[in-house]
Amino acid sequence: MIKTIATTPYTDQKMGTAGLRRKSKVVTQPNYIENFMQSIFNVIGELKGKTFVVGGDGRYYNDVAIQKIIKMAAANGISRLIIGQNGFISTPAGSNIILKNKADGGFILSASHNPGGINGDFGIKYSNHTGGQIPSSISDKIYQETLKIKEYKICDVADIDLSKLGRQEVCGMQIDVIDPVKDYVEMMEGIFDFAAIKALFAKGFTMRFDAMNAVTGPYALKIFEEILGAPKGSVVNYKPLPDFGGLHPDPNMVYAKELVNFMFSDKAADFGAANDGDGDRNMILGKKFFVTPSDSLAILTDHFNLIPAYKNGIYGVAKSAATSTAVEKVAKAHNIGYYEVPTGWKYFVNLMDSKRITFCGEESFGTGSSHIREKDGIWAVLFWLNIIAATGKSVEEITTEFWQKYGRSYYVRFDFEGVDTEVADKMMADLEAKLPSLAGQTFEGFKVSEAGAFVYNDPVDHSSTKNGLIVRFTDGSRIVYRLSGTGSSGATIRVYLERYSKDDLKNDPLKMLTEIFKIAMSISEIPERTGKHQADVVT
Ligand code: VG1
Ligand code: CO
Repeated sequence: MIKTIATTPYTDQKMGTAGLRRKSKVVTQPNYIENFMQSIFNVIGELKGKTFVVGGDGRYYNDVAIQKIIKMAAANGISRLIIGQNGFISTPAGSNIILKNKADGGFILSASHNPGGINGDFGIKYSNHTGGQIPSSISDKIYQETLKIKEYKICDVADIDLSKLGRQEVCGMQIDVIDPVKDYVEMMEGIFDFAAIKALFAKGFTMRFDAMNAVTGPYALKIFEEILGAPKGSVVNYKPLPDFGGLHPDPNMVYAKELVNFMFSDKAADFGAANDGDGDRNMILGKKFFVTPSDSLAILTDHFNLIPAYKNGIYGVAKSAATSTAVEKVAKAHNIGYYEVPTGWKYFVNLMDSKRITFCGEESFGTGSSHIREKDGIWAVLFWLNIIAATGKSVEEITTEFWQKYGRSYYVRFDFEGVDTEVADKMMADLEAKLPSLAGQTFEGFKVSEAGAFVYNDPVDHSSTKNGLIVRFTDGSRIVYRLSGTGSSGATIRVYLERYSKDDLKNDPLKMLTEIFKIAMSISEIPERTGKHQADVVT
């Protein structure tokens, strides 16, 4: 039943910040998924005896791609697949399933926060035995393989029924269809004080969790409503849909509009949160109050001792370079390790495995800990609920007190989307060449202390990665420039701005960053080069 099929390479199967991400119309081309998967299998080499986890966020083409992956895995000699019921597994749950079962890796079919559907995006995240996504050294090898692929192996059988839990066999390979929610819930119960959070809801505390018609719906219903007793209806948009019901499942102030409008209305709940398509991102809101992800990471870190799993101490904390420096001040105060890495969760994996850090986060609505090797949306929500339950304080009070203690890092990200790739590359190259000469110069009253490329040297595997450009000012303000690595067409230029204030705590971030924004635009010449005078998305 095993067939070898001839194929020809696609030239665009290079993975980005988090796996392969392309337009649905691209991945549905003949043999597109087959080429990519066979290239991975070829690079892994020996597959006999190996176990992989497979699931996805339920977006368009998940069902088709998963059948291809199963049949190809069997034909390539993989011994066992662990698959989420009906093909569903969130990214954080997938990481846990890999670690718990000591699997050799896994495939999460998702383009994360990108829209889904026939006109949206599709993607595949590939993790190894660490439970985290593979390092660039391996994805480079896979890319080289995709350029010379000539054939793939597939088992010629009928589609496999993934609706029933339990064991079955396909072409000599064992398949275990599992409940994707159960292990995850157990893990969360082992980390947080569920009794305290339950008591909080019993006292009348209200929340709204927006699953954005994506993968976290079933997880959130189970945890927040069923187990913790949040009022019925607290979890909205909980049914995963192939096109996310038209929503753009990116939990931020722009795309989680429904939730933001509700939380800024007079009917607001005490607490609001949203997750992205594959459940690894989170947005945290209080009553008429928004917590920036950079502050959220810093606040969670500052309160580690309130959480049962962390109360005996944490190793350290890491953030991506683009994330604000708020958490650096917390790390200093608690005298714990502190690391700054390139954008992308894979750079945290070595730091967690070597016990250098316990917590990590990114400005892009990602927070997590070493309980797994991916960021974890529901974990962050539970962490906040646990802090609220333990302190009796509101989201706004917790955040304001944090600013009073450490000062406030005003932070905003500006995305310039759909830029011509050549224009964007040239802008970055020219800017990189120019930056060193800016040191010592003053713009709009802000003096540059140093400027240049961000280079990360991994303390564990000693690999070196260059990602983005940073301009630092003497007062602690920063500008970071990067090109996105998760888009499916054209280039997105991301500009991250930060300004620190010790005592001006209740100001408007955009106002505080007016001068820094001007400087960021003038030194990069983004308006002149792209024709865009305003960012497309401001978060
Ligand atoms: C974006 C974010 C980055 C995040 C990545 C994956 O990457 O900026 O912080 O790790 O998405 O997120 P980029 O290269 O477009 O800036 V997700 O939720 O896959 O998984
Ligand atoms: Co995601």
